Amino acid sequence: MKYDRVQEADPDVAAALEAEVDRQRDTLAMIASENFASEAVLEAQGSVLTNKYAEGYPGERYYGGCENVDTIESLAIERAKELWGADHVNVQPHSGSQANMGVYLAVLDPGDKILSLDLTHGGHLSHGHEVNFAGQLYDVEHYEVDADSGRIDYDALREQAEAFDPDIVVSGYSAYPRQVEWERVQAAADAADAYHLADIAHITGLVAAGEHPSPVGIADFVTGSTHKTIRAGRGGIIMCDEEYADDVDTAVIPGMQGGPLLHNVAGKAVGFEEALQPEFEEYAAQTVENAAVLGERLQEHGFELVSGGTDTHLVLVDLRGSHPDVTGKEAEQALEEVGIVLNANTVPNETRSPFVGSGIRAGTPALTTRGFDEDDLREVADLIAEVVDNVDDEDVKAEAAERVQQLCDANPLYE
Ligand code: DSN
Repeated sequence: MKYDRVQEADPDVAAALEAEVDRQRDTLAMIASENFASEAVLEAQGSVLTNKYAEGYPGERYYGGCENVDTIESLAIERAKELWGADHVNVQPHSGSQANMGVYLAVLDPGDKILSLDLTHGGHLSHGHEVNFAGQLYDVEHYEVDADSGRIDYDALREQAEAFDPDIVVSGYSAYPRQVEWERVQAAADAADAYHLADIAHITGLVAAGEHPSPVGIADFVTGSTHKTIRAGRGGIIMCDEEYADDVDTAVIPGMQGGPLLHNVAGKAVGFEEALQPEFEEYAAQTVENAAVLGERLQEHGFELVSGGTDTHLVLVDLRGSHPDVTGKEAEQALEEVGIVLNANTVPNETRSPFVGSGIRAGTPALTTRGFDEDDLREVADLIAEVVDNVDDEDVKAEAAERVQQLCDANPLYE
């Protein structure tokens, strides 16, 4: 992958782009929210659509010359409807956070109440953390996972909803390794006569492929990112019943965004078409199987997993039991030194600062895209264990780095 024209115009940026291609090729991308878009998606995202303004929606734009972008946005919408079975889809949110913002703006007034999972228990900033716009504009209370099981306690959630009386209950998470029981969250929302927003950012691809139950048809609103497990162009998406369609569309434009990022919408359309092919179901199933194998092997090495395992694309390791003196950040840094890139994470009942964390989160979507199978994930788990057991041992890390390079070479990327 060469950037010849960038090289001519701007050698500094070209050098960094080429270094990034090498970094992605020669390291193990295990950040659970990352994936590798196809070259077709990359081409669409890097297209002339970056030049076009098209405020509005297909057939109803504020600018002329929109016939081609109308085609592309309509294709993205129709393909999304087919993938997730939603009545109405808005593909314009610039990100998953913007998708959530669009829903809040559609149905909440400032000061209204949000009930959502605490960030340190697996929630997301845009679900109402105090440093985020949602925490500043709305009255937010958080629920937590059960201290012993590491899972959502749906009965406790319902009781909390009855007591807090929220206007919206938010489900769907960023660091929750278990399947979500959408009907039980809906029961909590119903108990408070509240809306239910299911944020499937991490699991869009798993839901589309039937590897995780779908909240579409249960929750009032379903939001997501389009570049994580679904592997399409970067951005966000909002899905809802027809009754909320106008409110959602008006919230996105003119409510909070101007011109849509049509190059990204094209990347979404292309990625959705790829996800509609039968191979995508195999990919999603392999992603989940790979995460299961990763988790089991880490447990064999003595690591403790939050909730005791995984049903999804990620594992959340609580280092406090097995490695009480190694922080999440220290583990992250030692692993990055050998080419295993994942993130330190808070764990339920966290005792360290969020910048340090007592856990690590590891996902399999990107490795699975480049062809890793169960045997590979067993070896990756062995490497993680060796490095975290020996964070200061340079010989161990040098040997691990060689094995990482061999795994990368055996599973080439962007050839
Ligand atoms: N940054 C994403 C994640 O890693 O989960 C969520 O926005």
